[in-house]
Formats: sequence, C-alpha cells, structure tokens
Amino acid sequence: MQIEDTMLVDFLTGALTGTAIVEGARDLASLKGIFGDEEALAALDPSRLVYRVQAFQPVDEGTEGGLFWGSTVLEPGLVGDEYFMTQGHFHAKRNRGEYYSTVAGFGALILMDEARNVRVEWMRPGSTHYIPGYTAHRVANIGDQQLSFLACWPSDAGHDYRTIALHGFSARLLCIEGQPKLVPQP
Ligand code: M6P
Ligand code: ZN
Repeated sequence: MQIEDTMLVDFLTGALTGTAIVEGARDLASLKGIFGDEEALAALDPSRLVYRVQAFQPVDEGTEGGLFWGSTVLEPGLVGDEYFMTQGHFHAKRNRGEYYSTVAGFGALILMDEARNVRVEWMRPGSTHYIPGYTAHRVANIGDQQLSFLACWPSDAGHDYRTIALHGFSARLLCIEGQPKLVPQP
C-alpha cells in the first residue's frame, strides 16, 4: 500500500506541513482599528507579530462541498487591557459553520450572532468548538504562552471582514485585575 502524504499536523504545536498550504502573518500594524485602545496600540512596535495562520486548501477557494483545514498560532500579549486576538469574521456565505479545536494554550472564542449578542467559549488544550452559521468568531489569547488551535471550515464559506471593520464586536474581552472579563461596548 502506498501512503500519500499531502499534509501533516503536528499535534504538539498545531503546525501544518505539506503541500497546498497557504500561509499568512498578522502584525499589530495590520490589525489597526481592531483593538479599542488606540493610544496603547501606538506605543507598541507596529511590526510585533500577533498571529500566524496556515490553511490547507486542497480545492479552490469558493468550491462548494469542499473543506479547508487551518492552524492559527496566537501570541500572548495585551494592547492596553485587551488581549491579543484575531481579527475575527463572519463567513461571507453566512450559513456556513466551522470547527475550532485547541492544541495548546488558553484562550477565549468570542462569538457574536447577527443580532450582535456576544458569548464566550473558553479554550484549553482539547476543547473543541462548533461555530454555527450566522456567527462572527474571534479568538483572544488569555494565557502567557502561545495559543494554538486548528480549524475546519467549508471551502465556499469565505471571510467577511468588512462587517467587523465597520461595526466591531459588541463586547471586548479585557484583562481586569488579571482576569478576562467581557465588557459590552457602547
Ligand atoms: C482560523 C480560521 C481561518 C482564519 C484564521 C484567523 O484558522 O477561521 O479561516 O483566517 O482562524 O482568523 P481571522 O481570519 O479572523 O484573522
Ligand atoms: Zn471562519
């Protein structure tokens, strides 16, 4: 029997290796407008890495019926009182869902429905989260080590970043007296 390796997951770190992998990195400069405290952001090195993303895309983006597999490694850190976090998005095709599964570290999956109701699911190694359709999703690192998680989503889901850029989430996860607290935004 011949075993064809197309992609390998390192289940200790979450890193992907193999073919058909698309990679990206987000520094603080590229996340301008995402964090609440602009003064605190301006005091930090704009080239500081916040997270890296890898996506295994065995079919073209937009293909109906296919699946993508991703890995995200989010650094620990704060912008003022706000934890380092991913940009967050709705799916362009709103009814598409997704799975997130934590590999290492501690975090918060912040979920917001279209009525702007926000809730949090806590992430720890092994925690696996079903993100339903019509739900924006963003991850914050609440620990002091890297937070690594795997994701699986439909290849025709797409990313709608614009809605988040325009309106944000209706609550922010802040570090208050050392504890994560979801704070509603006016
Ligand atoms: C996960 C998946 C990806 C997403 C990434 C980073 O790996 O949901 O689709 O790109 O997290 O999140 P964002 O795109 O919101 O920056
Ligand atoms: Zn998604």
